[in-house]
Amino acid sequence: MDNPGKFYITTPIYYVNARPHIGHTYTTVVCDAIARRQRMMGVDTFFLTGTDEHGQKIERSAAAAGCSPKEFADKVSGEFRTLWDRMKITYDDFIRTTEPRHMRGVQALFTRLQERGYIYKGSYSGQYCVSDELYVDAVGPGAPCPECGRPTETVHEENYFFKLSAMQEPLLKYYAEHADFIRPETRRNEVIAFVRGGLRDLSVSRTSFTWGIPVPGDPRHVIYVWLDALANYMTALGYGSDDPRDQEKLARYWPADVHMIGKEIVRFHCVYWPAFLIAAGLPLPRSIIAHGWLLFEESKMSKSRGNIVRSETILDTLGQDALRYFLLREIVFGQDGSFSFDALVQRFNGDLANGLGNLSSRTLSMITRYFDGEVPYPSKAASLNAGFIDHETALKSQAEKAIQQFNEKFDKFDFSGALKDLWFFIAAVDGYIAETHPWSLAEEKSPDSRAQLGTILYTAAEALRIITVLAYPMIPDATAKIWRQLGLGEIERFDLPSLTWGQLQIGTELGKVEPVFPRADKSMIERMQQMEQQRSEPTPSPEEGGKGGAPDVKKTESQPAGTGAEAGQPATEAVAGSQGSGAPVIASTGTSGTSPSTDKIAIDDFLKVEMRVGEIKVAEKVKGADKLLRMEVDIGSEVRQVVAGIAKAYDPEKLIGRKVVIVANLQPRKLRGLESNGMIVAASLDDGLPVLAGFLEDVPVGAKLK
Ligand code: ME8
Repeated sequence: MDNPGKFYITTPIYYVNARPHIGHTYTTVVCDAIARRQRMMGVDTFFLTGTDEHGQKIERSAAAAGCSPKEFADKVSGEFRTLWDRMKITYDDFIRTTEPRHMRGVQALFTRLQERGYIYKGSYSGQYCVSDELYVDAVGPGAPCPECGRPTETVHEENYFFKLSAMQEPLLKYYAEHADFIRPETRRNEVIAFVRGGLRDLSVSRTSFTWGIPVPGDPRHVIYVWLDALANYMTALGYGSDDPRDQEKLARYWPADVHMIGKEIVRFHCVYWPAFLIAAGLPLPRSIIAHGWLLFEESKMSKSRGNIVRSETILDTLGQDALRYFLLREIVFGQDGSFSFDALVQRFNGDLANGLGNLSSRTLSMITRYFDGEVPYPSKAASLNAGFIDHETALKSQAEKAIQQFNEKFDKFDFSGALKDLWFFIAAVDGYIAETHPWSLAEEKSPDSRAQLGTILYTAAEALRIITVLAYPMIPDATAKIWRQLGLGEIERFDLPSLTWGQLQIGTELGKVEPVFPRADKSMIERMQQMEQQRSEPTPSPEEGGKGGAPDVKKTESQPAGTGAEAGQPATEAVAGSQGSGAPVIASTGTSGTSPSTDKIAIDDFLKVEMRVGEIKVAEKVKGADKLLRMEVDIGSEVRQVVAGIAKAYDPEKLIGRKVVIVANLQPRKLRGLESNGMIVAASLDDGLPVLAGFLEDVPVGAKLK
């Protein structure tokens, strides 16, 4: 280490185009647990998180919400911060890329790269994925992004380019000399293979929109959002500032020890970021650690799929430790893992309420009842007499082993394994109490039995103390409560390296004993599911007191891409019947001959029609039916087979990845022997081919239209 005794850890800075969900919470909780533990180890720790606020994606989301990008970013960034505060995330700084300190730093980095000859002016013509803010080597308008499968957009622009091609050899050399730079190994191998395959220069500015940091001296250009975003890790420490305090901070903490990220942004962090730093002559981070994805309903939890779960639902019901414990225990770090409300409640009841909670309340209540709330004296003689000595010796050595194993696993980021071992130890302490049955000794009232009782309760309390302090970085709230109930004060100040068996002082006065994890009953699952459903419903504006899923920045009336709908009014014509083929299509142009006044329907009638945003995953021609296509459409909650008469208008290959509107609650029907489960909405022109309804802005799969 260049700066021994310091530790600098970062989360990605999260995009503000959508509210936080438990995927974001996962990375942040992992970093928080690591940071808390480092502080307990006596290490000077700096933990950074923040929000990524520039770029075309945010500009479009703001436009869709009817407000300025800054207003939009203020709102969503505030929500991230509020959530982290509720989750008791101990970040030391929260950087926003719209802050002057960051913008100044990014411009300084850009200038430095320019001065060192790594940036030149050229022009870019090719595909761009707005959702990933990624230049894509793909051909043709609408070609799918290799990362997310969404259609790419064609960009023809004058750009500044970064000489990424010149970085191939320096990067490969760096990876070879720093085996721990990219972890886990699978990601490292992928990155090396990618770089070996050759690197093309990277466009690092855009001119077709303005929501970004201007290129110094050429403000028609804004700096590419990933160059802007990655620099946060240094600008937050003061890169680009002349203030000596900032310079000192930068010198103290940079390079970062850990950049924690999800696996989908490995290329940006492991190729672009080190390339920028090498070119700028700046030190590289020590490690980039990529974890797996949190899945929900079998696919990656993400806003664009619409399959998200919000942390607030769990905070409002089971509390932050329940969520933290679940994420760290249930997901094997580095791999993908699934979230479900059932599994959450099962873990909560099994491990927290019945496990740690029960051990804590039974041990501390007995000390309160039988010893007036003072930690009793452990008598070796008494346990010899009672024949418990073997149990106690065994428990002590199990405790020592638990400390060692926990430390080893935690340090290897094996949080799940560390907790699993620790909970084995909880089970061993429970077993010890069950075998020595202190409650019957309490009834005997002889001096011997009292000494034996004291010994058992001391032993159980000491084991509880060790479990509590080890689990603290992962479940800080409950453990801090248990610590106070143990009469030990502030847990975060505990000196972790000194932890050994036998430190609990005899005569310590316990605090008020209260349950830390009240059991959750079955109805909790339903309650959380209902809360999620309410949260994901379209949001009334803040003026209307709404509290829903989409960022409620301003009242917006997003107009469904339909036929002549007025703002906020549903496009009622968009669900007309079928065409000659009998295939479920499509909209009419409004010339259906119905009288406008007599055939108006009530809103309730319209609300019976459930329209959702779907994404076409598979599309193919139906044999023997030249008008029909068979498609598989992801509508968020499931993938549906839909057969539609659009084959004359659309090549199946071009439809993959396209977002469409699906009428989701139609009864299934059979077409050419294939079940069609839903209807695709399109305009049906009197003398032309059908035209699929779509969206100009990015919309999440599964979103409801109304
Ligand atoms: O990529 N499972 O921001 P972002 C696990 N702004 N982790 C998840 C997750 C899931 N389902 N969903 C999100 C960006 N995450 C850029 C980063 S950094 C210089 C710029 C977590 O809002 C995970 O850490 O899309 C992932 O990498 C990150 O959120 C992506 O957040």
